[in-house]
Amino acid sequence: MMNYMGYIGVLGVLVQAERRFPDGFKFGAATAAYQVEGAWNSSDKAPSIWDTFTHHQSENIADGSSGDVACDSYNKWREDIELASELGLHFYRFSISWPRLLPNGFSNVISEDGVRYYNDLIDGLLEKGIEPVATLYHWDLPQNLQDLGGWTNPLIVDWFKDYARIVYTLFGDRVKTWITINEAIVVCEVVYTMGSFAPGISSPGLGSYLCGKNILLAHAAAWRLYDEEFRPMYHGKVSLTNQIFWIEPYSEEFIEEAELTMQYAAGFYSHAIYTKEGGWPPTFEKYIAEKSKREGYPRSRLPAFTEEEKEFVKGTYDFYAVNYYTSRRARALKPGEAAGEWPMFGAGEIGVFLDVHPDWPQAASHWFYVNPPGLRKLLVWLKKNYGDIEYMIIENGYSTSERDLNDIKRIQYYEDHLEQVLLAIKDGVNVTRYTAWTLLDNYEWTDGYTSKFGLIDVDFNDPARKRTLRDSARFYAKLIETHSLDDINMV
Ligand code: PNW
Repeated sequence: MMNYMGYIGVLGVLVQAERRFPDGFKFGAATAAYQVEGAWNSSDKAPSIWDTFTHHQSENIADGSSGDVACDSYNKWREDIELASELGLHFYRFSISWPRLLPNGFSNVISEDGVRYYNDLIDGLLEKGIEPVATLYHWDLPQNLQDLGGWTNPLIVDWFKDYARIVYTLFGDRVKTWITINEAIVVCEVVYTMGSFAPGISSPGLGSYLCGKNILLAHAAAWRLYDEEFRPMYHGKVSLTNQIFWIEPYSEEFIEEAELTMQYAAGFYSHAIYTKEGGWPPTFEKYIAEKSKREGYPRSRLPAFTEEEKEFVKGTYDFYAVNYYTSRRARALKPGEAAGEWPMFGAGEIGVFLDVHPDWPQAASHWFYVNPPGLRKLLVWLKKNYGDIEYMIIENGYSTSERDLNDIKRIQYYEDHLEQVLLAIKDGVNVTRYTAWTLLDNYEWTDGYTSKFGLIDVDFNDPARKRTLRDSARFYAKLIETHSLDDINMV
């Protein structure tokens, strides 16, 4: 087995200061239903938009694959819990499949098998002393709700609230940490601006903004429901999680461009919830209103919040959850210049040019360039904008294309980012949790099985989906055991 201390010495990243995490800081790992469960049509489960997308538009998936079987965690959940326990995880974040639990999408029919599956998973985790952290929506919308407009239909606010009520009622006695929505920016921007994720509808600057407003209202409805009817009994916490690229200015000259992009990338799904004034970030709202006018629209493409809606969304959080992977640099567009190859996060919309620093190495995903200091800067930016509240890192991890068990680059990614978390804590940001994405290799959306984020390797050619610990899993286990980055000797 490799000597971990040996190669970090060679890479010269050994930092003298003590790198211990505060007492009570928790480490976990995450997965999502569509990416691991498989059993796409077992029992009464109805299709989600990802079932439809992968079955009918497989040309959009790198290897033409689907999550039909994935890690087969629907059948192999005991093994997953065993592995989570072997790593010593304090918590395990999973998501609930809406169409598995409610085959109609609506709450009039509840699947017995769905209920049994999530009860088994939750009880199994608790038996091992692992806290279950559950996400209500990790992108697998029931197809029949998509047929009615999905996230662009304002009625989804009620549909989501009804679903949340069922979930809290069934599992709220044992699940105390809830994430309502995973990465609204992906649900709305990647889907509608880029058209590249299920349901594959392209409606940039229109569908994406309808979705954005409805998803904020749906989150707020689910938070208020918990707050009013379930918190008095169960005393849990609820928030949504935002995936945010840290946006760095090219130079001092472009601070405004970088800040406007941050207000799009982070503010779009945070300002309404986490600030005193609520509503859209003012700089961004003004920009889109003026642009819409120039384009001849009778009103802004960004749908306004009524005062009542602003009040409804404001303050609907118990913590701030952030998923961090990567960064971009921002500068103004030169005359006649196109926005560059990163249409996400407003490059085309807000006239900002985004690219990556040549020193940031690329991971296996096309969008993924490594910049660890971005995590610390992002956490400090979040505290400055949204206040001195509890921050949780709810996803962070690294992709490779090989099935390498000696995954040195992944270990390095984790170490470098965890070091930045410690620095952010020293800066005064109250970070309480860190979540590795992901426990085991799984269905990586449009990358299919070609990019691997797992601490644990999965053999997708083996019907038994054999799971094998990578060195990064041992690194993570040691980190959890010692609660410090200094005492990890993997010899
Ligand atoms: C997140 N991008 O997705 C998700 O929450 C996970 O389900 C996913 O597996 C993980 O990160 C790794 O991709 C992302 O295009 C999807 O920038 C797309 C992007 C970023 C994150």
